[in-house]
Formats: sequence, structure tokens, C-alpha cells
Amino acid sequence: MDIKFIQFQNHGDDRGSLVALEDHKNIPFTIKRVYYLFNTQAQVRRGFHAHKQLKQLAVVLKGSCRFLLDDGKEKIDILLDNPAQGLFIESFVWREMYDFSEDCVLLVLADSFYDELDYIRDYDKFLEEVK
Ligand code: T46
Repeated sequence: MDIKFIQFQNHGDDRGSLVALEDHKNIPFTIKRVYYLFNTQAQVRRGFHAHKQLKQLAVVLKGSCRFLLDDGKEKIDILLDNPAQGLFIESFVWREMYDFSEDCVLLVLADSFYDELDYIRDYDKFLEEVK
């Protein structure tokens, strides 16, 4: 599986760091939705689904967490701990997020509005679909 990271330019100076995210410039899609996860717990794993259409970019703004990405053939474990780096998540990729640091803030940019019908939440169904 090809894992695509996007490295953002850090416009930092002695006042601090600044990263800008822009449609079709450093983000490879039109941003339709932004959501973020916080107050997560180290021992709680979440995700457990794939999307039929949705493409997303995940950025850890603070702290760290791990993503397990699975395309039905291969599973890859990824540590996200750099706010200047985004993880691009294609459709038909099963994802699980875990090992959240206490202070983790995970930002996700999505190319579509929320639609529960786009989720595949059953792993066996996911495997059938990607066969
Ligand atoms: C994903 C990973 C990285 C909404 O009402 N609107 C939204 O935009 C989202 C994302 C969620 N919700 C509701 C649906 C559920 O009742 O919020 C609740 C928690 O969502 P979910 O259990 O899907 O959360 P995660 O952390 O398992 O998954 C989320 C995204 O849903 C998913 O698309 O790729 O983060």
C-alpha cells in the first residue's frame, strides 16, 4: 500500500510556528468538512471502518497517535506526531486510531460532508468489497 504523507511548509520564526492549509495547493482536494478529535484516551481504540468515497487528510496538531491502515492486502502502522505533516487517507482503506497521547488533538480535513452511508463498518464486508 502506498502511504502518502504531505509535508507542510512551516512559516515559523522566533515568534512560533505557523502552517497554512489550502485547497488544491497543499491539500489535494476541496475541503468540504473539518473535524477534530480531542479528549481521547490512551487505551481507547477507534475508527474501525473504511469509506467508499471519502478522502481525508489527518494532521496531529498536538501530541501523538497511531493509525493502522489496511487496504485488505497489507496493514501498515503509522505514528503521527508532527503538526507539519499530513497523512492522506484514500477511500477503501480500513483505519483504526489508537495510542492517543493525553494531549492529542487530531485534525481531519475531508473532501465530503458527513454521510453515514459512506461508511463500511463491518470488516468482513470491507474485505469482500476490496477483493
Ligand atoms: C474517520 C476517522 C479518522 C458526525 O456527526 N459528523 C462528522 O463529521 C463525524 C466525523 C462524525 N460524526 C458523528 C458520528 C458518530 O456518532 O460523531 C460520532 C463519532 O464518529 P465516529 O465513531 O465515526 O468516529 P471515529 O473516530 O471512529 O472516526 C472518525 C470519522 O468518523 C472517520 O470518517 O476516518 O475519524
